[in-house]
Amino acid sequence: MTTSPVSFPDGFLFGAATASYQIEGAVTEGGRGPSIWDTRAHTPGLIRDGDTGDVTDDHFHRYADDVAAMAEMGLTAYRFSMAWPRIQPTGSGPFNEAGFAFYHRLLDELEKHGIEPLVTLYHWDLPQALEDAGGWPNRDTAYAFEAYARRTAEEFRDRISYWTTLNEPWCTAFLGYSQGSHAPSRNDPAASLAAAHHLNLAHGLASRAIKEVAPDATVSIVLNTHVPRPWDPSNPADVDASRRIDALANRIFMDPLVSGTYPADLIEDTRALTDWSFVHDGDLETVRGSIDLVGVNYYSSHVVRFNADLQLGDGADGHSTAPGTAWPGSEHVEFMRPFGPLTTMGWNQDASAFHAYLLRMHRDMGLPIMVTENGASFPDVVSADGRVHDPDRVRYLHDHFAAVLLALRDGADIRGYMVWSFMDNFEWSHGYSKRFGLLRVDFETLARTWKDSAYWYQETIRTRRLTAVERAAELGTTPAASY
Ligand code: PNW
Repeated sequence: MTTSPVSFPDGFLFGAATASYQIEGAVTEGGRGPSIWDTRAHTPGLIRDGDTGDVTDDHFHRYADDVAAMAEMGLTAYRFSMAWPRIQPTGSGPFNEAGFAFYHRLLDELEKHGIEPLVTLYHWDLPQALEDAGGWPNRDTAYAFEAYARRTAEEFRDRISYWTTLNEPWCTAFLGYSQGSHAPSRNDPAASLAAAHHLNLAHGLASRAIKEVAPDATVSIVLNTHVPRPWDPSNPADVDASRRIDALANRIFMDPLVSGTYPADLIEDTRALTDWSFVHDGDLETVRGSIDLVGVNYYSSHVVRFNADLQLGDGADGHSTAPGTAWPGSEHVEFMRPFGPLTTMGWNQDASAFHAYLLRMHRDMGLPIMVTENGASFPDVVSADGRVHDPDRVRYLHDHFAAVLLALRDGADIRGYMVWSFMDNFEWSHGYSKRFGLLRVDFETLARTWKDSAYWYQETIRTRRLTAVERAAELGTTPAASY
């Protein structure tokens, strides 16, 4: 028995995902302006090993070969982002024809191979000029984003059906403006809450603009899920800690979309930081009902508890063991050390929490779901036989695809699944030290080599059934295909 008896539904999209700054390189070519990630990457000490996205996978020049590999793998969809500073170098001035031309060339290749494009308008590369004018804590940025979205939708309305406005606004607001572990590297908890609201507003305005330009478009936002669970479910303080994290990470974005409100408990929890007067009349009406589909990025789950001794700023990494300042208003919430085996990000592997989260999204949002990112980083090496044996990643993907099958059985309307990532790339502040790809990239030569997980995925797509983990090493070629 090498495949699961249960098959994926007709039309289910099997894809992979990337993001502009993580793969494109060519940061000064074709009229691209600087983004906040160029600035962070070129600030000494902020990225591991001093890495930058200046070249990364050089996808800007190698896109045709990359799309050919996607076709070879059998992908039926590809999720990528457009770089705002490539399309509009200063974020509010003129649009750049050379930037549009690059994405037309990429779309040509995808079309040639029948691969459905899933386009994200904002995957964190804010034009630096907009940050200089105040960034996301400044309301004007939301209107700038609306104009960029409208013009880009006009350009591509005949070529793109699936539009995502924002990728993971939680990361932008809280890692970018409060914890400072992402660009623009600020430490201002109050500003991060204003940023979160302006991201919601930007999404609502952009969604409306896209629909005006392309009424048949499927518009979505991509949320990064946090699945917090209380350490001791019988202890009300731990349950309350979990509630706070759910409010700050999930409901702050879900509630405006569903009911046009912010959660009352969130407003209460953050009262010492802000009176929320940045929310103007009508803002939330713009957000309510603004998506046709919700994008879910899922990697890991968390166990949290109340700890009276913790102070805001104790931890540097809001994702793993300590609250840091990624969680304004939650200074006494402790993130417990995750249970192993862990990925090289230090994240746990918890497919059952993924299943539970998909059902929660289905219930609370009442919308179709696209899994827009899921995957894992492991220390991949090229073996003596010229293959990249990555059984841990195969196991992770297998178990998470199985969770999707279970959620489909349970009634969730899941339209597809994008593996993060198509190829190894610039993993933000971790530089090139974390490998998430189906393809291995040698960052000296930029050669791409198929990992066993890529062959496993190819077989899974071909059969539309989950391929057994043990099969992965028997598939493909020795040495592995590369280009
Ligand atoms: C997501 N956290 O990022 C992004 O959408 C990708 O660009 C990224 O490469 C991928 O996941 C893997 O990290 C996240 O600290 C980065 O909570 C950090 C966090 C969450 C998501």
